[in-house]
Amino acid sequence: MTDVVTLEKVGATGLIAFDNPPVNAASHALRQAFQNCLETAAADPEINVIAMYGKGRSFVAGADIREFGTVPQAPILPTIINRMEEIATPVIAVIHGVALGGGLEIALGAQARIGVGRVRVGLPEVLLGILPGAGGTQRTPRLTGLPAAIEMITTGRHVAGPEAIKLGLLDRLSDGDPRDVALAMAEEVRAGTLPVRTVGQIAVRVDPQQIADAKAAVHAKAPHLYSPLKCVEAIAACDQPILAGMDIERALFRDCLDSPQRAGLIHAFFAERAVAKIPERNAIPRRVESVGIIGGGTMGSGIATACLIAGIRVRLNERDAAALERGRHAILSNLDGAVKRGKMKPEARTDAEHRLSASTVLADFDDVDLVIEAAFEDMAVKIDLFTQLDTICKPGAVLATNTSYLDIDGIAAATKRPQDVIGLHFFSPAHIMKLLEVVVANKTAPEVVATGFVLATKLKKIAVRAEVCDGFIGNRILTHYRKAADYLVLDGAAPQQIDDALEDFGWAMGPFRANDLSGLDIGYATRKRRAPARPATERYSAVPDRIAEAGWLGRKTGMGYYDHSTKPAPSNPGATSIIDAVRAEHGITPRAFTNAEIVDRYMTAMIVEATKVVAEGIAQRPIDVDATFLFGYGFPRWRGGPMQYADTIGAATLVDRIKAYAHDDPHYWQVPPLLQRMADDGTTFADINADS
Ligand code: HSC
Repeated sequence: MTDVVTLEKVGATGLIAFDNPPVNAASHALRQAFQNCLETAAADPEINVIAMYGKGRSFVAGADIREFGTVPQAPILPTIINRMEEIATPVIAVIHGVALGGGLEIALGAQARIGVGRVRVGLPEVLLGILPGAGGTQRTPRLTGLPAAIEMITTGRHVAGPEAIKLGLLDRLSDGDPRDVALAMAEEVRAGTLPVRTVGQIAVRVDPQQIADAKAAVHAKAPHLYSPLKCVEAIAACDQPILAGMDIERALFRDCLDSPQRAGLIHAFFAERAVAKIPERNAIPRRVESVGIIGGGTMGSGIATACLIAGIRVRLNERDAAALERGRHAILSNLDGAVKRGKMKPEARTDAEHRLSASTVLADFDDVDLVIEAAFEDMAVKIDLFTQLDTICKPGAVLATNTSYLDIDGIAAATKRPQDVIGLHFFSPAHIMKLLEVVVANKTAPEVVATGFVLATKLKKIAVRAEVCDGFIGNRILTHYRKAADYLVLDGAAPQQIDDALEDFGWAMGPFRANDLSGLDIGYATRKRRAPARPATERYSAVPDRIAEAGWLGRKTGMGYYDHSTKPAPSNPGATSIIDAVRAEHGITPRAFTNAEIVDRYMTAMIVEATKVVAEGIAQRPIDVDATFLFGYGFPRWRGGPMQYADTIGAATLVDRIKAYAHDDPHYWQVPPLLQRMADDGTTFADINADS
């Protein structure tokens, strides 16, 4: 094993190199070795400049996130950084790649900072539910002033080199090999052409009004979040002597470290990366330079937009010229929207338009690398299209369907090449939503799965591997827990109370507001399709059907559960009358639910179905379910996902809850065997993640 930090003496320069792949995280081993190297260099009379740099792709990406939640082992970063400021020998930091969190804090302890190439710096701790705990909240404002420091630290955004120069975080930008730059800059320090100064000694003024305004602003932006406020409180201490300010910073850092939000947000960080660990990850993906998309509706045009933004050639297919033109128009206006939102440069938009072609002739898909079928959700339509694609597409083309719930094994069986068939389930609006479910059918070849994952990366999406069942991971679980909301209405809660309770819990939108947004006709059609298979023992609320049948389809018709003619939208009195009538038909005397009861029932229902999805292998691991809901369904990131949330409740409590609810409805509330086993063994979903 190589040393994670090395000291190399070149003339009068002590070169300290971080070498802890993949991102030089400041683990305990790195901190220990760093401290040793620093002390050795400081004690060496022949060394008159110490220059730090990173080997591999970056300087230092921050503290080792995996260590949070365990007792911090000395030496801790603040101790080393403060010591760096004390020693007589000037220390400089040469930063390439990224210096994030503790990485930037190390650099701020140096007396000059030089960025190399396309460097980015930032303090993203807030995104992990913590705050910069190694001096970042104290030294950053000393260089940038209060407003810029507040903005940077409370958003956690990465700052590119030129802006970092303007803000005063970097002193120079340079190019070349970081070690060579380090040697050259050390020479400049000796020559006096690169000035050095100790950041901790710079005085900064704190305007209490700015602090009060910043607290109000972060609260208004994210009322649920704990650490942004703590960031501002820590920054407010920066007018104190550096060590006193850092004591306050450390106390606030510890508060954040102990918060469940920290655990949730760090789980979300790892969930985003864990989903890429699929059995097919060593398969060689197929090349995808051109994509054929069948269907120019909302979904097809969104997928086409995502592909065009990613630089892929797109051929759009629709049944007739008018539909084709509508699809083209939708794509172009999506691209205009991307330019307006700053996601795309105007020149790139022109290039994207040139990469788009359109045709009503499916035979024109003979040369595309991958087809995504986003046609009507009807098995006969899909079978017909895939039978045609089988004869049209070139050998090796990937044939994907965007179906949300249909049987992909059945679709694949319509072709003579089921190994090339896969589900690529996008979420609407497809050019914006991060999630892509990659649905692996019985015979899908490993390289086709790998191709789906590579495509997702190109499209800047998070791919989650799912297997075939009605609704795959996300929609299958949604179908189940959505019923819990309908039962709550049937038994006495108002849709508005349910939405408010779940939004207070942290969901981006409650289920009824979400339905009004997406259109009540969608669920109506799905329920009709499923009606023949509905067990006689299942309770059924006709409320959603009646509202749709009244022509209230949500925002698109101006009325749904809510009346959208004014803002904020009040309840639709017509929907309330329907609810009263349906309750009366069931002989139900409505009862009151507290918001906590609503959240418990809704979330327990979700966990029940998610447990089954894990047990059946539809999702590889609980963490894949978490990623699905974080990136596709507006689940609050700071709760880490439904399975992480389930662990905070515990399997035994969940089982007790389900059994209690089952008194009223034994069909709906059944304990999944896996959850029962976990309750018996005292195990968690985190244990399952760790074992798989
Ligand atoms: C921090 O620094 C706190 C400080 O204020 C110190 C406080 C001390 C106070 C003490 C007081 C008592 N740790 O993303 P990728 C892994 S908080 C561990 O796929 P990319 C990652 O999981 C930290 N592991 O690559 C993955 O592993 P896998 C603040 C880390 O090129 C692999 O590295 N810093 C890690 O797309 C590759 O990562 C941050 O929040 C870390 N810090 O992006 C930065 N960082 O292969 C977080 C990464 O097993 N990191 N890994 O899946 C990032 O934003 C991105 O990883 C990069 C690279 C932009 C660095």
